Amino acid sequence: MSENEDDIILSELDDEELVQQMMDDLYDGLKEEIEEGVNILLERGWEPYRVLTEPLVGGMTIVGHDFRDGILFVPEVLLAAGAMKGGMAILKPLLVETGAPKQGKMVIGTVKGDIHDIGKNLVAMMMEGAGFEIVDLGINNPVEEYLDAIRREEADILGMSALLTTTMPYMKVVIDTMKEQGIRDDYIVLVGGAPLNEEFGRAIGADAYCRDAAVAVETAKTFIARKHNQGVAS
Ligand code: B1M
Repeated sequence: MSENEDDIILSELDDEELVQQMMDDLYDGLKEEIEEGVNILLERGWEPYRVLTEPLVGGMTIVGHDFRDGILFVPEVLLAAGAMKGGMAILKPLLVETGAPKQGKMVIGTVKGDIHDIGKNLVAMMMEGAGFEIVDLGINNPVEEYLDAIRREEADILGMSALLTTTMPYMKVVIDTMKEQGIRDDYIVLVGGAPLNEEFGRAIGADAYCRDAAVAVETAKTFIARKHNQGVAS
């Protein structure tokens, strides 16, 4: 690394300054700096989930605002997304290895026409950490992909993600097709993504809308427990 007076030594910053610097680095798409910052916070005893939410998700929220306002463009946002993924890759094993008891199986994917996957990956990661087995279908999934996977995998839960107002209606296509095939009630259907809300979740016939990854975990656990109780009762 070149030595000049402007170089910032991340390890010399206090926690608050470091989080602020990491948000700036995420904005600038600096993957190595983000990875270094994540490691420093972990060494300082931060919980992995806090590292994920404060500098990373917090930083991405700022990126989102400037993307919306035409200050940032796709290439810059892609770099920011790459930096975010670098940080997430370090956190993943820590979030996943909790030794939580097995809960159930979820098939998850981003809907057709939509290539946003950071939030979906985060949900998958947190669910895995909470003891769910995850089958990740990736991005741009047509209805057939979802339905093949839930049958093949004998999943308990179908999770769908959409980040665009133009792609979120596709979730209804999937749920309606499940109804047509008479399999809707065989699965717990959870949906999420920034433009959705509870009302939308209800309107399309999902079991629940999940605001974030932590809510997805709690909601999934509640529905799985209910399913098991029903199984015992019947
Ligand atoms: Co896009 N993009 N983007 N983008 N992008 C948004 C979504 C946008 C809101 C930006 C903006 O204008 N402010 C806007 C949508 C506007 C709208 O629809 N009204 C937008 C647009 C317009 C576009 C393009 C059309 C831009 C263009 O090409 N002109 C294009 C579309 C491409 C396509 O999909 N066909 C596009 C492209 C891209 C990139 C490729 C550059 C990149 C994606 C990279 C990637 O994902 N690998 C990108 C990014 C990064 C964003 C923003 C900035 C950040 C999204 C993100 O990762 N957030 C985003 C702005 C924003 O959302 N603030 C934006 C962080 C993530 C942790 O949060 O995804 O919300 P989120 O996930 C949360 C919850 O929503 C929830 O839990 C997660 C974790 O807490 N959740 C679930 C999500 N999925 C769930 C599933 C569940 C449960 C919970 O299942 C059970």
